[in-house]
Formats: sequence, C-alpha cells, structure tokens
Amino acid sequence: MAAARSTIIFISTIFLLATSISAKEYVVGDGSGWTLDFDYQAWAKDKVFYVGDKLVFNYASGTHNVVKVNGTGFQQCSTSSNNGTLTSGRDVIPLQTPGKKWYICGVAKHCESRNMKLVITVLSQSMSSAVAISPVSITYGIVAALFSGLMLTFLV
Ligand SMILES: [Cu+2]
Repeated sequence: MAAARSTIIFISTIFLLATSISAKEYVVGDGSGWTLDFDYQAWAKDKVFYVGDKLVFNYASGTHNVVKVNGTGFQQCSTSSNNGTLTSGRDVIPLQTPGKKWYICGVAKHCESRNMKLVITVLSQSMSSAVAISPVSITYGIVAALFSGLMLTFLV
C-alpha cells in the first residue's frame, strides 16, 4: 500500500518538477522593460522559448503598447496585421503555439525609429519536457519519493 502510494507521489513529483522547470516567465528587456532604444534582439538571442512559457511586457500604460503582428508587419513596422493590441502596462502573453512570434510597439514611430520590436521563435512543449526531465530533476524526484515513502511508512 505504502509502495503504491510512493509510486504515485514519485510520478507526481516528476510531473510537477517537469512543469515548474519548463514553464518560465520572461520579462521582456528584463529591468529595462518595454522601452525606447533597447536591443530586444540581443535580449532574445541567448534565450530558448517553449510553449507554456510567458512573455511579460512592462511599461508605463499609455506611453507604449504591444501589438502582435506577422513577419511583414514586423519588417515594415506596420500594425495592419494586428492580431491583438495590449495596453495594460503589464501585459502577459502566454506562448501557446510553436513558431515565430512578432511584437512591436504601435505608438508613434517607436518601432521604426526607436527599436521597439521583438521577434522570438517558440519551440514545442514536447522538446521542453525532454529537456526538463533531466538527471537532476529525476534525482530530486527519487529523493522526494523516498522521503514521502518514508513519511507514509510512519503514518500508515
Ligand atoms: Cu512605444
């Protein structure tokens, strides 16, 4: 009985670890936020985005916005391919599908002249899970499962 329970706990622990490791929240521009004259391509360059991760755009509401566009809209700084505009000043965008995602600021010439544009490539969740279930998380899982099993042995 205790063995069955610890097996369940072991599996849930692995699952929780995989989920918590893979789902990341990225603050665009880090401490600088979504602002003028920041190099967002340099910011994104060393990051790997997965389905399930989130982008957070921080800015003073009213001074900027976040427009989801397509590749052409990105190249031309045009909001005509507008696929949603966010204006809250703390816009959280869940990355729900793999592929390229383009975001620009639609205020004044912020995209054309002040570099307020971001393009990222989102990878599928299955690859993310493969990365997340690393030897480290499995080791943690085993330790947690053994500990839970030990606790249950005392309780049962
Ligand atoms: Cu702007």
